[in-house]
Amino acid sequence: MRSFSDCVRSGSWRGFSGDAIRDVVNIGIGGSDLGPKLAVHALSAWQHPGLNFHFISNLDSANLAPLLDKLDPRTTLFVVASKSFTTQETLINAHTARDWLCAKAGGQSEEVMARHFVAVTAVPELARNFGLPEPNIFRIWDWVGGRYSLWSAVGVSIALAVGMDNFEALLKGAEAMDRHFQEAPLGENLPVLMALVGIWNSNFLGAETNAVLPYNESLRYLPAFLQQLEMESNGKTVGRDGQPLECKANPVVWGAIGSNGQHAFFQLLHQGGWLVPCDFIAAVESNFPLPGHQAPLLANCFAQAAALAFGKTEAEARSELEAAGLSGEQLTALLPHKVFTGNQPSTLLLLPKLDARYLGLLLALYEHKTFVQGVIWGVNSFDQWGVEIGKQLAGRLLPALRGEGDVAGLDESTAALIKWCRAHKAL
Ligand code: G6Q
Repeated sequence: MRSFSDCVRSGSWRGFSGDAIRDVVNIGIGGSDLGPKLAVHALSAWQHPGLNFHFISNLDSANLAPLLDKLDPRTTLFVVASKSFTTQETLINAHTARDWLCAKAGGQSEEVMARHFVAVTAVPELARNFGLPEPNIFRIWDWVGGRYSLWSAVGVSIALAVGMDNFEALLKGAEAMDRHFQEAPLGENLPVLMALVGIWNSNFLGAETNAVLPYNESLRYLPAFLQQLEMESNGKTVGRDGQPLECKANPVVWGAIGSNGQHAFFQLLHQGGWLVPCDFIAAVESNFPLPGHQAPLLANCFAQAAALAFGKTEAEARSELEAAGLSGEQLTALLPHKVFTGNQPSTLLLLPKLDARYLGLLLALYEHKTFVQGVIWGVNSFDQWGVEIGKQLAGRLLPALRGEGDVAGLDESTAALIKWCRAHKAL
């Protein structure tokens, strides 16, 4: 990874026309997309100034087509990240990218493939069948689950973006959290404390969701990453022993950038009557400082956490309204709308800054929290049968949708959808 990423970043890795690489396209989905995408964006302050990064995961051609229109094939490098190298979305996107590139390069040849494609996989023979020479195939171990794989060669896009030294700093940060998790007494052990707080909120206080609210633009993909990490790992009702769990496991994880959420869904957090524990995440230093931005950003973050915790009593609301000159019927009518019950639990993670090391600490913290919760709930955090089912189901419908099979045996609703599509357009 080091020699490859150094070559691309220094410009000595050349495309078929002899030009240096300017665009890197990571093609992958789920665990082969969310981690690298989160980290590349989180560390964009360290990104190579001459390289642009793109992440293609969606099978919808609206993801890849507009990008191909903009890219120059002579200076584009594709990273096909797929542990299994059988994932439909990734393979269809990879084949389309390969056809596009080879058409522009005057045909597919080993040399063109070698200069413009690399793969990350646990099944190298499938990457070789795709047309890649051995040195372009990075291996991952088959025991690494996709959602835990950004630390492996699946992170090659991260190394390309921010350099191998930064990638190693990310690993070092994670290692420091691993050690803390392994060695710190339980009462001071951050992953353990976060896991217990989460279990308290869900299983004892009855919270059904958990909001992730980064007050940091660079962490805009963190909610999606944690959704997968926690919900795919622990979103289960059957324990490791095959028996039904005695209580609900993982809550629904959702979230968005805190500043933006404040002007949208925070209304429900403050007054919607649901118990929604929140994770606030902020860094003291900005990676892109502009005068006058950081202090109000942090003030908003802290103020929201405090407001959710302590709310506003009727007496406080009344005296505010009186101070604003309201009285009588007007005040009585408005008063109930100005009361905030508070008592919404939240956790605030405050980082000195968001560099590679701290990102590693942060992500490993959540990984270990997820693991601890999985142990307490008694689930296997490392399988994902609910994700696998989607892969099988679509395969059954495809021939019918293409008109190569009939709809016999399908449920009525699905059969009707397929007939409607076939009547409207040949697929
Ligand atoms: C991760 C999941 C899933 C997986 C994708 C992509 O934990 O199992 O999100 O990462 O389905 O799989 P491949 O890497 O095999 O293409």
